[in-house]
Parts: sequence; C-alpha cells; structure tokens
Amino acid sequence: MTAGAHEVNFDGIVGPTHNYAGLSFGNVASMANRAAVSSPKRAALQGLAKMKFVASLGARQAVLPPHERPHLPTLRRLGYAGSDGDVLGLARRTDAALLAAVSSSSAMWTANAATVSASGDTRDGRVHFTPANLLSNLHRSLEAPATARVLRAIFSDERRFAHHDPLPAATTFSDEGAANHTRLVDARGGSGAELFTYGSSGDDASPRPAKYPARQTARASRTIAFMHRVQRAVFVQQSPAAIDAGAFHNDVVAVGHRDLLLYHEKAWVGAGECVEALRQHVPGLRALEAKERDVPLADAIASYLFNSQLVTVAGGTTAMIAPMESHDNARTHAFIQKLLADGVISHAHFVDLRESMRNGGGPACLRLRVVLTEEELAATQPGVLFDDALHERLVAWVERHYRDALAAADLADPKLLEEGRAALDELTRILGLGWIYEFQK
Ligand code: SUG
Repeated sequence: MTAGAHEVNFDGIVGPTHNYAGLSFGNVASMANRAAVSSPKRAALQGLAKMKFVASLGARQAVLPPHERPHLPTLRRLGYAGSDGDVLGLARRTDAALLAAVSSSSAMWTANAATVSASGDTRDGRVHFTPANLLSNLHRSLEAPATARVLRAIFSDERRFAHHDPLPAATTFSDEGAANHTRLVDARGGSGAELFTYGSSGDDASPRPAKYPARQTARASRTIAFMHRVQRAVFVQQSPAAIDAGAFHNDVVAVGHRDLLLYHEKAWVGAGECVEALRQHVPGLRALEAKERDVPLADAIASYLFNSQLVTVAGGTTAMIAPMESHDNARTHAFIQKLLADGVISHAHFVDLRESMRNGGGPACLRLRVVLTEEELAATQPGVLFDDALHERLVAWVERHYRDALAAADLADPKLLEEGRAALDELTRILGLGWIYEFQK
C-alpha cells in the first residue's frame, strides 16, 4: 500500500425496498429465492452491524446511500403517466417484471458500483473512479447515474479525484465494477498491481460459459485500466465452468487484500501465469489456491467462502470476515481453520448477512474499497465516514423508516414510495450529501 494509505470500505446501505424478485439470471441465490418475503429492516440492520464490526477491528469504514426506488423517472421515460400512484399501478398490471426491476435495492452491493484505482497505482497520481454500467441486468443498469452523482459528491476535489463516465452501454463494454477488480500490494506498502478479471474475451475462439452470462468483458476491463492510467495491470479470464456453476462475479471465487490472494483452483483460465505476472509487481505476494478436492467449487459458491472480507487489523495481521454460511459448511469451515492454523490469517469472524445472502450478496459484495492517503481522506466528504455515532443515527433511522416485511405486491404501494423518499431525504441530510436524488429537485 502507498505509505500512509488506508483501505476504506464504503458499504452500501440496504434500501427500503430490499426484496427478492429473482432478477439475476446466473446468480443462483437470487433465482432460488424469487418471490420470497424479505425484511428490509432486518437486512439494513444486518448491514449496519457488519460495518460496526469491521470498524471495531480498526479498519476504516464509510457508507454509500441507497438509490431512489421504485425509480419513477425510468417508468415515466418508458411511457407510464399520471400520478405516481397511477404509474405504479399501471406498471404492476401491465409489466410486473419491469416494476420489480425499477424497485430493486441492488445498489446496496457496492462492490459493483464502480472500479476504483488508488493514486499510488495511476500515472497522474489521482484516485480514478468509473461507475459500472452493469448492463447485464436491467435492474442493475439503472444504477450508474446515481452512483456517479454520489461518488462525485463524496470525492469532489478534482485535483485528487478523477471521475470517468460509465463505459458505453453496449455488450462489448459490459462492466460490473470492483467485484472483478483486486488490488495487491507488498505488505511494506508502495505501488500496487491491479488484477482485472473478465468472463468473456470477446474473441470467438476462446472458451465461454454455456449456461449463464459472462457479465464482464475483457474490453471493459482493459479500457478501464487504460482510462485510469494504471501502471501495473494484470488481466485474467474467469473460468467458464465457474460462471456456469454460479460464480457470476470474480469475488465469489477469489479474494485479495494487500499481499494476500486466495482463489479457487477453478476460478480462472491460466491461474499459474496470472499469479506469476502479479508476482513480477508484488514480489512478496502470498497466493494461495484452494484445491477442488479440499473445497469443491459448489461448496465455495453455496457458502460464499471467497466473498469474505480480508482486513488488516492491529499488529498488521489479517482478519477474515466471512459469511455465517461458510461456518456452517464443513468443507469451507475446515479450509478457514487451516488458514488460521497456518498463520495465513490471524482471526476469522462470521457475520450474519442472511437477508443479503439470499440475493447472492455476501460481506464483500456489500463494500467498495477505496484506498486513500491521509490527504485524500481529509478531502473526502466527512459525513459518510462511519463511527459509533453515525451507526447509532443510522440504526434509529432504519428503525423509523423501514418495513419489517416486503412482498412483490407491496412494490406498487404508493405509500412505500413515499416512505422511501422521506427516508432518503433525511439520509442526505445525515450524510451531508446535498441533493442527489431526482425526487429532491
Ligand atoms: O448483481 N443480486 C446481485 C448480487 C450482487 C453480488 N455482488 C457481488 N458478487 N459483488 C446481482 O446479481 C438480485 C436481485 C433480486 O433478484 O431481487 C441481485 O441483483
């Protein structure tokens, strides 16, 4: 890591419309839980508890706000007219799938919000941001404009922060953000190497998944590395077999932090060359491959073992924050115990994120990592930085505004829209973000 730089975890706050609509083809949890009743309140509180816990370990923590949902501007743009209640009612009757898409709280998975390159990695010494176009799924493709506004509001100093527009909305540029991007750097600090993973190369001759979509293209990854002026970039293809088994993002089968890289044997095409290339840039890299015979891919995906967060704790050791599901699975639990016994990690903590997990979002999906120097941190909008006081305020805010239960039929309820707007309006004041939502204009 650049001397004096900190990895800050920007977690997405779960939105008031968190629900299970089965929107993500290829995300097995999302598909399996379609039409289940969700609890937005429980989901949001689980997320806040995770943030508080990570912060208590000494890691830097911050938040990103939910987006406005249901997104009325999208429905109106598509021809739905009348009062907000009319628009919602008509959408429900004529195209319930569209209503579900514009109602998703999916912006909570901020690992997909953007790709971020640390200033220590870029040629102009600025932190670079590109919001992900997320065009593989309609519900997620609606996120980029609000994400861009939020990131510009938080990182407004142009001398330190460079904001790029999302990549063009064509399948050749399909981009899912930081879930397919990992920064590795020597434990002593310094300049890092950025690992970009993609699911399809765009080259007809190369292997591709047969069942499920590849959500990131090589062209998107290479273009972002180019735009961000990344000095040391490495590219690797996700294995089609992993995508077809349900690893729709790389962070379901691999995780890296500083000089530690954990990945599944079946994660990539050509893992050996990839690790060699990384080692050229990060000589002290500790790369550890989980073998299929120890951790079958199916167990890794079902338990979200690799969707753990690795964070540096006091004393400079690495703690793992893993989903409860990886504790409950005997194979993945044994793997974690071995990491502890071998001193690869110093602590393993298991967190309950079941509400998010049922949509395929584990601990790592819920956070966007931004590596910031002290000066860059000082130039960051302070209202989003997390501490016990903000935690308390946000818990009270959730308790006041969020529903205990939500089913598909509730998405057309105009009261849900009003409740959400009241909540978000208050949140922008809590976080000091100014006007970021269309309804606030
Ligand atoms: O994009 N699920 C998200 C989960 C994202 C997980 N992120 C990372 N792996 N980084 C997705 O598939 C499901 C919504 C629903 O079905 O209601 C959803 O969007």
